Parts: sequence; structure tokens; C-alpha cells
Amino acid sequence: MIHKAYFTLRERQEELLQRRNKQDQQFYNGVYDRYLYPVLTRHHVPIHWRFDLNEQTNPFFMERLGVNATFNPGAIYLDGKYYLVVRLEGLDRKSIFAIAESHTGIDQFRFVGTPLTWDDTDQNETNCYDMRLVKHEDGYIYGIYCSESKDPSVPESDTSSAIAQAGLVRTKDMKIWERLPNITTPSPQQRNVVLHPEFINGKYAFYTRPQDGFISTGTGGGIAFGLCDNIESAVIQEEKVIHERRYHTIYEVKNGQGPAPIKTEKGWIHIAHGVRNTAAGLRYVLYTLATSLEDPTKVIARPGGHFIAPYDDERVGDVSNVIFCNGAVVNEKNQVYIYYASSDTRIHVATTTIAKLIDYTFKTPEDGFRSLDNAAQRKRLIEQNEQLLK
Ligand code: M1P
Repeated sequence: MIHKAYFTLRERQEELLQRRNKQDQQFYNGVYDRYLYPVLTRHHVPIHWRFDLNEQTNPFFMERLGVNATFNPGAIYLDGKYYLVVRLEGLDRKSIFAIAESHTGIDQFRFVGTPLTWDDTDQNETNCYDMRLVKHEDGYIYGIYCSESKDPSVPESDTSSAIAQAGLVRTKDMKIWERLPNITTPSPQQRNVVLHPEFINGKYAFYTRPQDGFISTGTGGGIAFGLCDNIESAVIQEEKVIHERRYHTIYEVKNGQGPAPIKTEKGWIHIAHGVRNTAAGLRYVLYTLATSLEDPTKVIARPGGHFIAPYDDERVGDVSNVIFCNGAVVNEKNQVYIYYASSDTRIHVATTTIAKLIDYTFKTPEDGFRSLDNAAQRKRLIEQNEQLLK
């Protein structure tokens, strides 16, 4: 017998799943729209993924496998549907991947199927998260994720040190996933590795983020680019930093490629995250840049400042003051849906268009990197406007 509490909870959850989202009318920057409700939270996770419904084995109807957070989703738009591969974090701190889908892209996302599994080819892999989904021109949909294991080189008493590597899976139907070997790079650790959707000089191309430590990038200088011949045994021999971190910027401490770059007539537009330190800890924001269609290692536009930063309630969560994005899609109307997570807790969408994204990325003034230069930049804007206002 199914416990009767299940039906009450399911009815309540159904209201949440059917709720329509609304644009936040209080917010305006001309660049993108924000929405009132997150598109996914832990409350969206099906009841039968968390509770044992059997009255006999669960007489008190206790949550047996609770969910702590849903965040950092990879995203893909296929046959008119918006899919998110969500980082679903259990109460046990393990992140697993689960698919949620929606017809609108801004609301009514539902988890479907069961959490993703594939051949267990790496016994040391302890945690998996932050998948970037890419439909490559070779015909496969690839997922690159952070594959985390305990650092074997530290004394046994150190139960925290970890190694991050780039795990790789692929699918054709979002149902059956094939695990390929981890991507090898010259760097001791890797996170935020992303596949470029097209071949470059006949090779697979990747964005990497070389890092010496698990948290600190150390000598790893920023977002890098590298090529490999064979994705079934991917070895990137050389990583070339294409967007370096820099003193007194929003990406001073570290940065990382977000989703795969979006192809536009003006160039590849990248959504990346930048990290700086504050008295309250690290602050993660998003920024954009563009690379050349002819040479994807060449940065051709660097709008100054952040693109999306923690806003109102988004500031607070398990890891506060964090906005992270590893999923964005473009539909047939050239609308861009940017899926971002706030404070490692829940998932939101911001919507814009290709035309606006190009305008923002190519026409926003660059950071002058010094206060007096930036003051002069703002003074010029004010003076031009004052002429118009006369
Ligand atoms: O906690 C904020 C983010 O920290 C990491 O990002 P990065 O590798 O750039 O430091 C990731 O663990 C990410 O999942 C997390 O959201």
C-alpha cells in the first residue's frame, strides 16, 4: 500500500510544477530579463525520488534520500524542448546528474526518468558535477563534467584534499550514455572544461581551466584552449590561455568557461564566470567575451564588468554570493535562455536574444583597469548624454 501522505505531497508539488513564471518587472537593464521564480529547486524533485512510498517499510513516511540542492545545470535545446542536466546534490553531499525538461524553457520544468548512470570505469571517482552539454558536429551530444576523487598523494590524516579532472560522456538520445576516458591535459587539476561545438583544423577543440590545486588555480592563468585528435581517448597536449585572470577585475582570483560558446555572425560569444575575493569570501559573477570566428583563440571583445551577478535573494544559499552558469541555449527564434544557479542552491533563467547579446558584448566599454580611466570613461558618457538632454 502507498502511504496516503504521498498523495497530499504530490498534489502540493503539482501546483509548483505547473506554476507559470513571470518576468521580474522591477528589473531592467536592457540586456536580459530576469524572472520572479527559480526554474528548479529541490522542491521540484519528484517525491518518489526521495521517499520510500511503501507504508509497510516506511510507516512514518520519512524522507529517506533527501535532496539538498539543485544547481549548475548543463542545457540543450532539442526538437522544441529545453533539457537541463541538473547537478542534484543529496543530503549526503554527493552530486548526481538528473534530467529535467520543459516546453517553455522558463517554467514547468519536470524531472524525468531516473538519475543518469553509465559504466563505472573509474573507481576513484567520488563526486561528479557541473556538466557542459554540447551537440558536436560529429553527431554526438557530449557531456564534460568535473570528476572529483580523493588526492592519493596526501597523508591519510588529510581527508579533504581532492583532485578535479574532466570526466567525459556522450549520448545520441539523452537516454543511453557512454562513458569515455577522462580528458588528459598537462595541468595537475582541471575544472570547467568545455567542448567547442565544431572541429578546428579537423580536431576536437576544448576550453580548459588549468589549475594547480583543487580550489586555487595557482599558476593556472585563466581560460585556456587546446586541441585533441581523438575524443575516445582525449589527450590535450598544449593549453593556451586565451582569457587570463587579472588584478583588480571581477575575475581576479579565477575564471572559467561557462557553457560552450554561442556562434553569431560577429564571433563566438562566451559566457564565463569570474571570481574575486572579499572579506565575506569568494564572489562569483558571470561575464561575457567574444572570440573570432576565424581564430577561436583570439579574443575580439571584452565588455567590462559583470553580466549577471547575485541579485536580491540570489545572494544567499549554501555557498552565498555565487552565480554560476554552465548551460545556455538558443532556440529557432534566436532567443537565448541562460540557465544559471544562485549560491549553489537553485536554478534560474535569464532570457535575451542573439542581437542583444552581440550588442552587449561588442558595445559595452572595456574595463579601463584603473579607477581614473574608468572615471574618465563614465564622464564621457555623462557629457555626451548631457548634450542630448539640453
Ligand atoms: O562554489 C562555487 C563554484 O565553485 C567551483 O567553481 P570553480 O571551479 O570556478 O571554483 C565549482 O565547484 C562550482 O560547482 C561551484 O558552483
